[in-house]
Amino acid sequence: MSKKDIKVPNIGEFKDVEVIEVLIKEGQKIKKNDPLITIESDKSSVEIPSSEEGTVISLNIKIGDKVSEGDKIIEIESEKELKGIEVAESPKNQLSKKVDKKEIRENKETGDILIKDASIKTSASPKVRKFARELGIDINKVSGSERQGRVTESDVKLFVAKKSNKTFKNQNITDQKIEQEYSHSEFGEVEIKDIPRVKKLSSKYLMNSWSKIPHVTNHDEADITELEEFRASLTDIYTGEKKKITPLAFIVKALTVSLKKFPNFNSSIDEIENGKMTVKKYFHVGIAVDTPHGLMVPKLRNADNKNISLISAELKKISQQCRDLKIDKKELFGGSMTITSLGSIGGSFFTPIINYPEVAILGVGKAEKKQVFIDGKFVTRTMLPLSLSYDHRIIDGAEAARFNNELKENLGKNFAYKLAV
Ligand code: CAO
Repeated sequence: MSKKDIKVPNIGEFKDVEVIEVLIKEGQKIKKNDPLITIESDKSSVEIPSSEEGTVISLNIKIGDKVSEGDKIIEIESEKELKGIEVAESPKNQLSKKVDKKEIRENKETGDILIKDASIKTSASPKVRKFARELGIDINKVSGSERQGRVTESDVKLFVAKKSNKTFKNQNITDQKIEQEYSHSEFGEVEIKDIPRVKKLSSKYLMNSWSKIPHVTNHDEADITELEEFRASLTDIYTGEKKKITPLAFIVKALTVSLKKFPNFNSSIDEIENGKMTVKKYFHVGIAVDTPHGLMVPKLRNADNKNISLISAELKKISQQCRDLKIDKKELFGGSMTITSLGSIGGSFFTPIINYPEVAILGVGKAEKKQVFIDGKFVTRTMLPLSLSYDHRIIDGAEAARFNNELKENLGKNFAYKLAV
């Protein structure tokens, strides 16, 4: 048994470089070529391997220390008898024993120290090493795609992507920005335009909803044949002219009736860990309005207490205020549940994103006449596509299906709001 010092070898012109990783601890058994520390200069970083095998008795270096050639890294106790080799070798001797001088040189182009020795494995810039460290990735496990196996940031990302496909352990990975490796203009003419302010503002809310809420969407169809006949029959009592009330006003009313039976849909959760949810006693229905500036969601307040004509008038008013950017910001907050209707544009089913902190949203498609099998025969009915997205933490699929049944009932031939026009 003998004690030995392992020192920083000759690493080219690099002096006073920072220790960024200590890869061993006291009491640890190490083999020859096991990595001991990683040092980093402005331009590059390398691992220093052990030139001996033994047990680490003491560490003489910590993260943040500045080291140069000849500085002691560790003291080890070696089990092997030393034959003619000094206990504390001069760095040069140690180096010549470890790596041929020709094999250590600085690459002027990349700034890397190139070391052919297999034990000093990974070549990467300090930025890439730092990036890998922040992701908790052992850079030695990443295969480098560049010359000499140099690891790039893209290599680390690819490694992470492969790893996260297997395990979804590291949630932070989804927050990492993926650097685009090409420019669109490489493939043809492009134009750079400003993203409208409303779209920029709403993007953080959409991202928040999309990433925080476990969404499920139930699709269903409501038979609104009688509702449409009723709607077509509406005339103004003073002028005798046909009233222009869209299906949406009826849907708002039907929704408030349904919400009263299913209060979970009129709730919000701040932190699920708190174990508390806020159940709202008011019925402020959010309406997604398509404007030239982007999507806005004003609230139609106390819709349960308003008749269909008033709801229709308010729908027109608040959607126009949004298009003119004259809506009070406060009117965009404090909703019960949102309706997003593409009925006037087209399409049937879709997957609406819940307007956080609400827990459900109703997507409405374009009503169409269809052949429906009722009481043993096909009949023509007007069917309205419904896409109900809900927060699965609060609402179960069965409850959502029941909610849709209730909504269909309230939009169907026995519709409760007939007297409420
Ligand atoms: N099925 C069939 N026809 C429908 C319909 C439906 N579900 N909904 C509306 N229509 C008809 C209306 O009856 C009206 O017909 P007439 O011109 O013959 O009277 C026509 O479509 C236009 O309706 P509208 O759009 O003026 O009014 P609305 O009350 O249906 O909608 C509003 C108001 C503000 C919701 C709507 O203008 C809008 O902005 N829609 C887009 C919302 C959106 O973009 N959602 C997607 C969000 S996710 O990105």
